[in-house]
Amino acid sequence: MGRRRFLRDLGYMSAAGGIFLSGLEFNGIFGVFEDGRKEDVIKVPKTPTSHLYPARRNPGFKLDRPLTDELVAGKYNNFYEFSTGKSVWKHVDKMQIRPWTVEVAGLVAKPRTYDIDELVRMMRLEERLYRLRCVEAWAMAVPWTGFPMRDFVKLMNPLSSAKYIRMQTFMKPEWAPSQRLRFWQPWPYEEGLTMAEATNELTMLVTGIYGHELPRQHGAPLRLITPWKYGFKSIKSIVRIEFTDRQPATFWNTAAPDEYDFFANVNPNIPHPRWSQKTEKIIGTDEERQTILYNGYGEYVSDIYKKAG
Ligand SMILES: Nc1nc2c(c(=O)[nH]1)N[C@H]1C(S)=C(S)[C@@H](COP(=O)(O)O)O[C@H]1N2
Ligand SMILES: [Mo]
Repeated sequence: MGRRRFLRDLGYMSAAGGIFLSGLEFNGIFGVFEDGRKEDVIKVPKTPTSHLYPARRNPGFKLDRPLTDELVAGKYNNFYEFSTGKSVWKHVDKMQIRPWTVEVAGLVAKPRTYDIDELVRMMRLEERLYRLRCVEAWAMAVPWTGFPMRDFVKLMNPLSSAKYIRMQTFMKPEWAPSQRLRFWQPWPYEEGLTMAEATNELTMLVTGIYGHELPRQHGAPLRLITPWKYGFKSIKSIVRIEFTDRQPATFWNTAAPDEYDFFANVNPNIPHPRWSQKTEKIIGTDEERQTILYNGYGEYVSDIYKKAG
């Protein structure tokens, strides 16, 4: 459905303090719906590191298409922990994003658990404009704020035996209904990258979007972005990062191995068993575009896959 059917306006909540939820203050960005109802589709958290936004934009990453409207991106999400539909924003209010810790484990010099704000302060935030291509054949283009995973890896000082990075989302059935109701699925969500992928220039650990911190539906407070891979690799709301010598299992590969592989590189010539991957639909406008190998990022990543083919 076109966005005009849903929203006529975009606005920020008046200043008098915003909304208090789960012990944290949020600023709402509302959509105005057909019937005139206003609803906070996007709730931007206020945290100890909010002052770091907006971060400087890295001009090196250009788009071949317009940016997706913030409200369009904020009400069309995949976050299976909360919903199998796209209106994830309606279901995330129980999620607590502070306090939040990230455990760094496995084959590193000093395994340790970091408070999210401590971790963010250790890194240099920047903004990049990237395309995102979901395996379901929809796409968007958004400004992410975060830091190169390469910088994080360097700081953590992995042992030479580390060959992969394994990442996990929270396990909190009390926030996330699917972790109770869809009990046969391999929760918590997990993903993995080879060390070459994790240290590629493009790979980002993301804490913000549209010049402010991530709202929960986009994977607050920390998620991955690998723009040359299908969106399901971009694991949300990370609580654990493990350096390992074994290829990690991944949520979708475990759930449906014939449909989702470990690498999941965007490739228009390899159809999904149930649909073509030749084209993609841009959310918000429904424009159809040709899908590009590696989502158009081949100049950065094709070397990684030369040997494997
Ligand atoms: N933990 C977790 N991470 C996830 C998902 C999920 O269901 N759970 N969905 C993935 C999929 S399929 C996509 S396309 C992107 C969507 O990111 P967005 O909602 O910010 O656009 O998140 C990915 N990360
Ligand atoms: Mo996706």
